[in-house]
Amino acid sequence: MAKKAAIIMGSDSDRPIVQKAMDKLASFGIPYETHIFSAHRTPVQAAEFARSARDNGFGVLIAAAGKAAHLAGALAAQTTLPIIGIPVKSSTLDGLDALLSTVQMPSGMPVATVAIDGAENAAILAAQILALSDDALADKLIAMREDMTAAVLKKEKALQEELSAN
Ligand code: RP5
Repeated sequence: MAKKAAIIMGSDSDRPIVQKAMDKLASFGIPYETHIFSAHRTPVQAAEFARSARDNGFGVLIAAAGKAAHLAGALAAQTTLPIIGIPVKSSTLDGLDALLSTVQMPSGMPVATVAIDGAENAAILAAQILALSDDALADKLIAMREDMTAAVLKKEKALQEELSAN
């Protein structure tokens, strides 16, 4: 059976960013769950989810949090499943606080950190991890790359046509 992805957010205020990851996972047809668990406010629930995630059929966890963003690291401490961290931009330090809190993990405890608010890339990376054991999903990733290339080449063509007309 296909492995699931989970997206955990530290607060419902992270939802607008998380929605982009949800939409991207859905576009690949990846089964996923979304939860609100905080490293600080609900540490027991966050730990329990991560500890049982492998047995519950998950293959990768995405953690989105802002400010002192310890969620991805707290989940990583409880499982050997790959963890992808999304540092969420907060109003005060523009997400640099969350970026450093998420990316600067101690050795032995990695978190694959995407850009500030990089929810779409988090979902694509999750898809790439799950595609290691799912050829149909790997084909969808290749198709996505081909679409991307075609879109850029179309813009390049339009640009050259515009410039040569002047
Ligand atoms: C973090 O603190 C959450 O991930 C959120 O990004 C930030 C602010 O949380 P709220 O005060 O909006 O609940 O834990």
